Amino acid sequence: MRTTREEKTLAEITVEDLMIPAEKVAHVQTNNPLEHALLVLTGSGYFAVPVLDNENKLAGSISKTVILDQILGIEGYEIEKLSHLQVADVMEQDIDQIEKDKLFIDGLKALIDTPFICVTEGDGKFVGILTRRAILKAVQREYYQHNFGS
Ligand code: 4BW
Repeated sequence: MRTTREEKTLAEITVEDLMIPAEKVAHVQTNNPLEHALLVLTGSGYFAVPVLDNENKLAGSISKTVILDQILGIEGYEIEKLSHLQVADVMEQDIDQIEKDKLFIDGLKALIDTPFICVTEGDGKFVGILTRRAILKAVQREYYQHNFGS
């Protein structure tokens, strides 16, 4: 039986095999001020990151675009809003998620229209993210194994 990610075929690989684990994912909390979220997004270089609640359950996601949109007033950017508003006030709540034991093909389908999807287990505990990069790398590996046997 093939057990390591390297040994498994695409049909056997699970979302858990490919995900970035929670401890390596840049994220923010629902009660963080927008200022903190903007710092995390700018510092990490990512366009969007997951939002967790105080029990580490997935609550949504937040992007640079949403933050900039929220602080744009009639006469320009209202920077003071960054400390008045919280992440929960502006985050996107209606986001897709995938269970960690789903198969590679489920992850691939989920990432056709979005750059990453949050991975959960049990009653919604956040355990990581699956990115397009991870899916593409797995496809690349299988391509070379199939065509060149390495
Ligand atoms: O800081 C970066 N390091 C590396 N190695 N690649 C990066 C970095 N920033 C962007 N990239 C590349 C990746 O290929 O640009 C792509 C688009 O980034 P994004 O969406 O628009 O910020 C990246 O593609 P990806 O690895 O398939 O990641 C897809 C999306 O997943 C990213 C970001 O929103 C999220 N993401 C990825 N790794 C993350 C993360 N969010 C939080 N923490 C992480 N560790």
